[in-house]
Amino acid sequence: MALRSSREERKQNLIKNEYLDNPEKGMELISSLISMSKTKETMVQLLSKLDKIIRYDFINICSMENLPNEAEMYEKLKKAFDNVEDLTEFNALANKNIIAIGGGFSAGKSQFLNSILKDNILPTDTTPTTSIPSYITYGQEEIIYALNSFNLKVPINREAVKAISHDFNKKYNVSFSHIIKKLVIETSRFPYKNISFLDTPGYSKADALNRADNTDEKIAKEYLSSADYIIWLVDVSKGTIPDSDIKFIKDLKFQRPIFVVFNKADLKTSEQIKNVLEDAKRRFEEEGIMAEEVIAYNSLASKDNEIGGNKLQNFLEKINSRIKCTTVKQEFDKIFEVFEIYNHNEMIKAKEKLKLLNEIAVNIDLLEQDKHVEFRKLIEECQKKIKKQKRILAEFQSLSDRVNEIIGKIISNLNVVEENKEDRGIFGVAGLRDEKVLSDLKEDMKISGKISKMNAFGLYIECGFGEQVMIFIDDIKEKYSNNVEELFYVGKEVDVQIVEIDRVKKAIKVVVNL
Ligand SMILES: Nc1nc2c(ncn2[C@@H]2O[C@H](COP(=O)(O)OP(=O)(O)OP(=O)(O)O)[C@@H](O)[C@H]2O)c(=O)[nH]1
Ligand SMILES: [Mg+2]
Repeated sequence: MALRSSREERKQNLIKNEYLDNPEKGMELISSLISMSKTKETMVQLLSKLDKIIRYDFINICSMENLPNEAEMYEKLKKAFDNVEDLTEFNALANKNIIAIGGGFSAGKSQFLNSILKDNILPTDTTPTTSIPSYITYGQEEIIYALNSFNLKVPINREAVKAISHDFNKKYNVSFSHIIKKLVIETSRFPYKNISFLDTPGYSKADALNRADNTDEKIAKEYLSSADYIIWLVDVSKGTIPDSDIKFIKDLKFQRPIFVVFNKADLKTSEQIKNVLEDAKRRFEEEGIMAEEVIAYNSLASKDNEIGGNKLQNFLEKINSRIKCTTVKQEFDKIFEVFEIYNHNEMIKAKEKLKLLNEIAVNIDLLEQDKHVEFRKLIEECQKKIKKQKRILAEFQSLSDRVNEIIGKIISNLNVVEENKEDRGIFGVAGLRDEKVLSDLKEDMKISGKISKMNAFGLYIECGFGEQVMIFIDDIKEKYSNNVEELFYVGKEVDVQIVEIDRVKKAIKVVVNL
């Protein structure tokens, strides 16, 4: 027995094993085995965990107390979840400023993009052509895929991009806007690393083939309004900007100025173009539409496409100079904060009430004997309410911690840059003449606000208590030196928390979180 085992040992020793012979290799194996024990969660697992938290845990907490706008909040959470899912699906679009190209059909939107890319990748035609929103962005190598209605990414090639147009619909009588949600084209020819263009279907086409709920107009509106910037194309050969364009743009209620391009400038004389541009600028002013620039352009020219200027290139370079941070984490934070604010304020109210009752309790003997029990009941109810609010807040805290952890993992797995909320608080002040309003406010109270006005002195936030909170321009510039216009615009919702109440000066100091 002993003889056999020593023979086997000798035989074993003769077999070379790199992990045994080379200590470095051996250590590598050990460390890889150790790291294997901590299995990395896949994106699918993380998304499914997040989905469960929203569907079950969130609903459970809601059932503890009737919270205001519960249903609306649930919808917002689902939308925030969709955005996370989109981020994982379309990693190439993360941290990109989306510039959507809008306009009537055949204005030359696709040709315009081809002229910027110097590549005829998008299909163009005199008949309605683009039927699916198409993102074009930078990629190390050319990758094109279509996202179908089952949320599957289907790889396709250039020929297929050309085929999936309205013509294809006509030929096979299949409406692709029902089967394919969007196209993504990653190409190394794309000149701007921090931008993604979005080609949209012309809004003005009669949709014989599309169902009423999915018209080109609806698709165009949805995609244009969720973009970061809009370039609006008008066919200059048809004269000035059509009334229908004006109406469509106004309906979009877009927050930023739009960049307007009068395309097909080769079809008009320079005098005619000058008149059209002047007329359009006047119209925009009359209609209250903010236009970044209004230019003339020839999409068919091989160079010097913009007539007499470089405004388009400057605009694109300005946008390209900064990356767009993702905000998925913040979207969740914002939703949870509404709940937190409500419960936090309920707790403050209950605590104040308890304090008052305890003060009265010192003189309980002044009350008639039969009212003592009732009074104690009031105190007990108040204590119970505080306990309940504490429990709800703790549950919320745990839920939002878990959500943050999952999203943190997703963000780091994807290697995307997320906006850092901590860096964003800024102080503001408001004078409050109304005694009643002043007495209702408590320190630490959280309120939702909306930017209502901006001028040379600063910006103003409407918080629902009459006077507006003001943030001084110098403070803004000091903190957000180069991206003020990115972060602040009229209509933007912000969180406001009261830091200090000066009841003598009748003023409050707040911290505003963007
Ligand atoms: N002369 C001239 N023709 C142009 C110019 N730009 C586009 N076109 C032509 O106009 C037609 C429509 O162009 P598209 O790029 O398909 O227009 P679109 O706005 O994308 O149209 P839809 O996708 O159908 O909404 C095509 O025949 C283009 O060749 C231009 O600057 N000058
Ligand atoms: Mg097109």
